[in-house]
Order: sequence, then C-alpha cells, then structure tokens
Amino acid sequence: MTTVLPAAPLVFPAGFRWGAATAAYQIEGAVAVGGRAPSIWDTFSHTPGKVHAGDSGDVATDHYHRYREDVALMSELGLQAYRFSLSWPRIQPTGRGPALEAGLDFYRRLVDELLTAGIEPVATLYHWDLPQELEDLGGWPARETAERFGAYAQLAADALGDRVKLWTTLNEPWCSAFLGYGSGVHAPGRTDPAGALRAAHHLNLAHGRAVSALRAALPADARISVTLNLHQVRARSTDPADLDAARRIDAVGNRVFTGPLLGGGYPEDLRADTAHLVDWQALVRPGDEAAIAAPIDLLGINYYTPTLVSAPPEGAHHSPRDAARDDAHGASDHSPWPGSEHVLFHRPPGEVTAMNWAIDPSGLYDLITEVARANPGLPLMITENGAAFEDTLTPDGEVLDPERIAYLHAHLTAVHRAIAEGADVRGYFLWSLLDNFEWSYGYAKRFGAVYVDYPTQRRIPKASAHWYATAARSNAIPPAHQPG
Ligand code: PNW
Repeated sequence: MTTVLPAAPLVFPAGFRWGAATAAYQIEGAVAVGGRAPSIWDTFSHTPGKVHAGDSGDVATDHYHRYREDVALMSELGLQAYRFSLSWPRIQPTGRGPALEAGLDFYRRLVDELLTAGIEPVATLYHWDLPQELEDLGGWPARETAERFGAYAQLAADALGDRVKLWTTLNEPWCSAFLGYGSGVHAPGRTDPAGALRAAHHLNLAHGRAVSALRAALPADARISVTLNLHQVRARSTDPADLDAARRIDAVGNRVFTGPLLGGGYPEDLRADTAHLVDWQALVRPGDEAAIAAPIDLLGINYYTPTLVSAPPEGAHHSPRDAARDDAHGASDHSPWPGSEHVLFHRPPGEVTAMNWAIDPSGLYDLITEVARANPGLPLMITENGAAFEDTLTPDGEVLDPERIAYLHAHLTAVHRAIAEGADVRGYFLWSLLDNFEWSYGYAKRFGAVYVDYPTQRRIPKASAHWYATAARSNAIPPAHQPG
C-alpha cells in the first residue's frame, strides 16, 4: 500500500545547472564597433519587408556596452550558467583571415566577468550571424563555408579556451538551413529547396570540422556539444498516411541532423524523399559522414512546442502555405520542408503563447525520453525553453507574468520527470535572459525573464525571473503560485 503524501518538492540531481540563454545578434547591438562587419542578419533586417516594423539588431539590448550590468543581473537571479553566442563577424569580419583582437576582447571581458561572478560560461560558436562576405561567396549551400567555420572555431578556441570549458558548435542548424534557404523567413532569405538541403549537409560538416578544431585546441577538460531544435513530431491519427507524414517531417526536421551527428549517417528514407532535389552521392563526399560523427560530450536540445502533422486529404491540392506553418515559421509562400511540401501542419490543441505556439510540456518529456533511450551514455542539456507573452509594465513598474511562470513550471516538471525515469539531463537554460530581437518578429515578441524598456534600456526582472531565481537557488521547482 502506498500512502498519499503531500506533494514532495521536485528536487533536481546535485550539480544540475540552472541557466539562461541569449544570442549575439539578438542582444549585443554595437554592430559597427571594433571592426565588426555585417552578418547576413544585418543585411536581412535592413532589407525592407523582411523583419516586423523594420526592426534590426543595430542597438538591440545594447548588451555590448551593458554586459557588466547584465552579468550582475544574472547573479541576482542565482544563475549558475550563461549560454551566449560569439558573433562570427565580430571576431572574423569577412569570415576569413586573422582574428580581430577587439572582437575577442569583448568576449574575454564578458567571460572574465562571468567567472568572477561564479557563473559558468557556455559559448556557442554560431547562432545564425554568418559573415555577409561568406554568404556572397555562396553561404551555407557552398561547401567552402564549412571549411571556413572550422578555421573560425580554431581562432575562438585559441583565444577563449583558457576560460570557456563548455562549447557548442551550432545553434539549431535546422533553422539556419530550412528557414534561411528554404522558406526564406530567416536570413539570408533564400527560397531554394535544394540549397536548403545542401546547407544542412554543410552545417553538419561545419560542426564536424569545428569539433576536430576544438578538440585539438582545447584543454582535455573542455566539453563540446551541438544544439538542435528537435521537432517532437506527432501524427494527427494512426492512419498510415498520417504516420508517413510524421516520418517525413521527422526525417527532414530531425534525422537529417541526428543521423550523421550521432554516427548513423544520412537516413535512407530522407535520401529517397529528397532524391529529386539533391544528388546525395555527389553532395556527401567520402569521409564527410565520419567527420560529422566526431564524438560530442553533450547534446543540447531546444524545445518550445510540438509539431502536429497529417497527410493531405486524398486528391487535394495544397500550397506549402497554411495557417499553422505561418504561426511556427513566419509568413512565407515557400516551404521549409524540402521533399515533403505536401504535409499539412496543425496547431496542437490547448493554450498558445504570443507566438501562437501551443503550450504542451508533454512534448518536452517525450522528446527527452526518446532521445535519451536512443542514445544511452550521451548527456543531454535543455539549452532553450521558454515563452513569449504580452508583457506590460504595471503602474508600479513591475511585470507580472503568471503565464510564463506556469509555462516554466510545467516544462521543468516535464524535465524532472524524464530525469526521475533515467534520462541524463545536466541542465536547463531558460530562453531568454532578456527580451530581445526576436528575428523576423523584431522587438514585438518578448521571451525574456527580464523585461527591457527599449527607449531607456532599463532592465526590469519580471515576476518569472524572481520565480526562476528561487528554482535556481533551491535546485527544485517552486510552486507555480507563490504565497504573497
Ligand atoms: C529559437 N521554428 O528560434 C532560437 O534559438 C532563438 O534565437 C529564438 O529567439 C527562440 O528559439 C524563440 O523563437 C527558433 O520556426 C525560431 O521552428 C523558429 C523556430 C524554432 C526555433
């Protein structure tokens, strides 16, 4: 017989890391400081019609100048780790040649500030800001970009390897490849299904090159990871056609990366689904899959919402555009799913965030559980999870965001359950530390635990930030409704 006990506090394993994440172009600003050259996101955001309200990262949250204040904020929030990205064009403006010391110095100062505060730096080499000059030479659809990335990784490791112990090569290569070169809602805004697949392979290869460069340059205690936005794909019914739609989206959404990155190579069904677009034999050269499979120490997972799909009704004609897809990827007439353009996307049931993304923590639980089962011995880290809501300042100058607290509570509970059942999850990074430049949505969507009043750049921790601080300090999930 079991006794019913009052709900035990959900305590995490000792050493579990509580962090927050950001990305260079979304927060730094200072785009023309210290010799930095434009990235594809500078070009894209300054192209009329590409970003909501004509917003750009020119100033963003001015983190380049306010990083000390922002690290102090992290301390106040009890964060134990901070995930940020290095701006490639700040370090290597053209994507080639020697490193700019001014750029490296910014990251040295930032990392030193973090270490002084006792916050572990987690550096991502690439969060979407490709040097424009490399795009002009072909961008990610060109193989040469992968080789350039390996050289850039080497420069970064040489300069920061003495103080950064945890490295991530790429953030969400799916977005870089399929939103950047497929649907075109992200920079560089190209709409070329074959180019998107080529980009995916060259991002994988870039990862492999970077892992080798990092391994050679970093001390033995450094750890190397990659972060994927794995799609928790669900079929709308058990109809074989719907299940096949889910298989296709899993292939071009997940397995195109996890296959080669985790040593299994490109899946046969993916190659078959896309054979009319790319010649895989020519694209993937001998040795590529082995290079991409260079062992990693940790896999980063970003999760926001599940993906619900079905096959189109028999005989129907469909454009790749539909409501649910517009919600998830920004408006585009082009598909980010090369070879599976006919699959229909549906908004899963339930409440939504300001992004119109369904709130479903079971997706995070299922995702962790599946990845953990498929990859025994590979530690996982939730490198992004969070939500945008319509945050406003009260007359007292506070931001009350109970919806975000509920979102975090539910998703952390899902992580806790997966760990309790055996998944090896080492940490959780809230997206995002600050409200910031939300890509094609500009400043209209606020993901921060800390509110940013853009005209004054004042930082105001939201109620969720205080709630998260309690979680971080106690290594446990506080109740969603705190008394008081
Ligand atoms: C991630 N999708 O972006 C990024 O890593 C962050 O920079 C971003 O701010 C955050 O999530 C919130 O959007 C994504 O369409 C953008 O599937 C789009 C998609 C997924 C992730």
